[in-house]
Amino acid sequence: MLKVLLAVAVLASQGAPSVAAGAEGVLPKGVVAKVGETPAQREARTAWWREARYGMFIHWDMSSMAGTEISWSRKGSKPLDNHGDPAGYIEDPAYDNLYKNFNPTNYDAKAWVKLAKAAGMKYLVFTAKHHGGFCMWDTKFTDYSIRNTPFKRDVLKELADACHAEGLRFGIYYSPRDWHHPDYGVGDNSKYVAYMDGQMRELLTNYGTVDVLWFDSYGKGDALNFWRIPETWALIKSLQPQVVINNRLAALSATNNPPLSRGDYNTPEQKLGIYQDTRLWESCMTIVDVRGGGWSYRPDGKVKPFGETVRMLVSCATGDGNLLLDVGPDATGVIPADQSDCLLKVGEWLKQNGESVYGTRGGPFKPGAYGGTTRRDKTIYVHVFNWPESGPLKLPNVAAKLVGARLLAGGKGDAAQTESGLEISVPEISRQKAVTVIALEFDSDVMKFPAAVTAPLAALELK
Ligand code: H79
Repeated sequence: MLKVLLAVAVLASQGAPSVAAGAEGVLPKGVVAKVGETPAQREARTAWWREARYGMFIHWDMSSMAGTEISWSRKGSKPLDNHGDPAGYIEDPAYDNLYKNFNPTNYDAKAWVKLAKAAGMKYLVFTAKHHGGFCMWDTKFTDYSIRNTPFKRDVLKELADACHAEGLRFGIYYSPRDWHHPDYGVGDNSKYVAYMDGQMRELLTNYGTVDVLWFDSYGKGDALNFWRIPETWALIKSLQPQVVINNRLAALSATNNPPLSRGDYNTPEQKLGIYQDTRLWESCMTIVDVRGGGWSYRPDGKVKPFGETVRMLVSCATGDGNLLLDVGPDATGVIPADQSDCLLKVGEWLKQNGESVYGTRGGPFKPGAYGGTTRRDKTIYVHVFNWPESGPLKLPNVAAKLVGARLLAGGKGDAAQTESGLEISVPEISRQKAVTVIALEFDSDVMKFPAAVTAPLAALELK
């Protein structure tokens, strides 16, 4: 054990991103492999991601032709999974042949990137391969790819190039599950793992800088030795050491000995994370509400209203986390107008209020029914969802002197600091429907305060 720790320390001091693994690549029980970097190095590597706060998730493949849920609506066997009816199936022969007619001639990677930027998003994560196994890039490892559609173009390459040209961070979603691949879950799974590692090498070699790798989790029934996580991890780190990786490739090893690594951040799915400032996190949410997911194009779904969408973003930021908001382009390659309209409204909101989101940290007051707070340097941004029925909004005090206040969207209000706490009053006319943001300026740093629970809701007299 001591030896392993010493080895890790040496690696860290050289700044070499490496993984400490046992002779066979699988670590002895109880030993924690560590990526060879110090906490400070990790923080520097992931700083852009935390400051970004808001990203676009895109689920897209030929399932958009049927308008049914990506992968899940393929009725065929789902090895190692036992999930139920995802709002209907289309029969296998139909699903498995969709790609032969997939010709999204309106696909314009630059338009997607432009939309993401106008929406105020700072990064993008695209489904290179979902559980159904279809590959949206020109892979040499299978014929089941975009190369063999009438469209032929390497969708992933065009998107990577557009992101790099426009300065939007580029991320790849990859599902280790593969319900189409003949070797998945067969024998010891080693043939499939070789396929997956080969694809990792392709994705991390041919598409320029990859800023994020977003793995989905494993199916049920997988055994620990079914995967070669330390090798896969080392391969990734050797090719693109800067990449920010979510926690799901590591999920299996985290619940079984030996844990390898929990990745860089947690990924609550279709739920908003609660306040957490000791580890990075990102909620992934669909902009479309519909039974059975809503990740891919689902014309039977309903786009969330602007107010709910912007509050989701604020809930993540005030909880010290990110939001990865998912859209589903249609079969022609276009992100439907009802989705893009909502995104652009949030983008407009961010033009006025973005300073309270980007590059901030959550706190010093924890989110509650009133809303929540973010902070930077000497400023606390109070995001108000609900005002008290009468009187000012009351928050606990901080050990710094209040020296000014302003409403980010304009208008008038009052902020006061008394012995018992902070009091904020904003007349109806200056309140925003979705969320009102008040910047409170202090005479000294407000980052040092530990996150405090806000006053009990009853004391806030919330509606
Ligand atoms: O890619 C998206 C989902 O397809 C994927 N993760 C996000 C990012 C995912 N994989 N597994 N799960 C989500 C959990 C499975 C949930 C299910 Fe269901 C409940 C499967 C069947 C019922 C969701 C709802 C999928 C189909 C219906």
